[in-house]
Amino acid sequence: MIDCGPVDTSNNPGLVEVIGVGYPTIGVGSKRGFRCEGFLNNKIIGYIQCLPDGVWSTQKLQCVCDCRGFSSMMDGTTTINDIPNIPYTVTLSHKWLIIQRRCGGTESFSRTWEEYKTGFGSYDSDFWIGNEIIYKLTSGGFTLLRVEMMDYDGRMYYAQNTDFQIQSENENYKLQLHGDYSGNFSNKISYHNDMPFTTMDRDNDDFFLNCANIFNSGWWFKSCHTANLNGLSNVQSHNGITWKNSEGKHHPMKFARMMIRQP
Ligand SMILES: [Ca+2]
Repeated sequence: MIDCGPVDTSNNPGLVEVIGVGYPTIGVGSKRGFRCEGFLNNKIIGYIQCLPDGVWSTQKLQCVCDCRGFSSMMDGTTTINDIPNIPYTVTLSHKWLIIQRRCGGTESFSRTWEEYKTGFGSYDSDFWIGNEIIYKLTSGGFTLLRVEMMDYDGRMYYAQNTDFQIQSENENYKLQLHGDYSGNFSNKISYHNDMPFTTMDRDNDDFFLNCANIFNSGWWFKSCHTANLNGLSNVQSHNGITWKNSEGKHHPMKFARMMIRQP
C-alpha cells in the first residue's frame, strides 16, 4: 500500500505545515515544508517528502533555536545613531534590533557590571548587547519591546510593551515599562518596572542577598524575579530562563530573545 498519510506533528505544536508547490499534493513525491509559527521570520526550517515506499522521509523538524539557523535568526547588522554592529531581523513586517538572545548556548550570563554594560556573547549564539547600547537605543526612540520565548515543549510565546526604556548608568540602567502590554502569555515582567540593574558585583535589588549571585545572571531584579531571561541555560526551574504565567507559576523557557524597534 503506497500512502503517505498526514504528518504527525503532535509532539511539536509550534510547527506549521506548508504544502510544497510544484509537487503532487498527496502520495508519493508530495512534499511538506514546515515553519515555526510567528518565529524565525516564518522561514521554512525543513522539508520532508513522501518516499516511494509510502512513508515520509525522516528529518528532525523541531522549532528549536539551536544556533545553527543563524540566517533565520538574524538578517544582518546595522548602524543606528552612530552605534555600529547592531544585529537585526526583519519579521512581522518590521525591522527589529535584537538586544538579547538565548538559544541553549554555553555562554555564561553570570557577569560583572562592566560586562553587562558593554555587552558580551556572540551574535551567532547567546548574547547581551550591552546596557549602554540599550540605554542609547531606547532613549533614541526604539521603545517598542518584543520578547519571544519558546518553552521545553516547543510552545512559543511573545510579550510586547509599547514603551520600554532603560535609564542611564547614573540611574543604574533602571527599567521603565510604561506602555501597554500585548502578548499570548503574561505581563509578569511588569513586576520589574522601576528596578535598577543588578549584577554579581553590584547589588541594587530589594532582596537581603544579591539576586544576581543567587540566579547567576544580571537583571532588573527586585526580590528577586517573576521573569528572568538571563538565567541559566537548559535549567528547567526558576533558576533558568523563566517567565511566570498568568497564574504566577514559573514557566521555564529554552529559547528567548528580546527585540526593539521604533513604534
Ligand atoms: Ca540585595
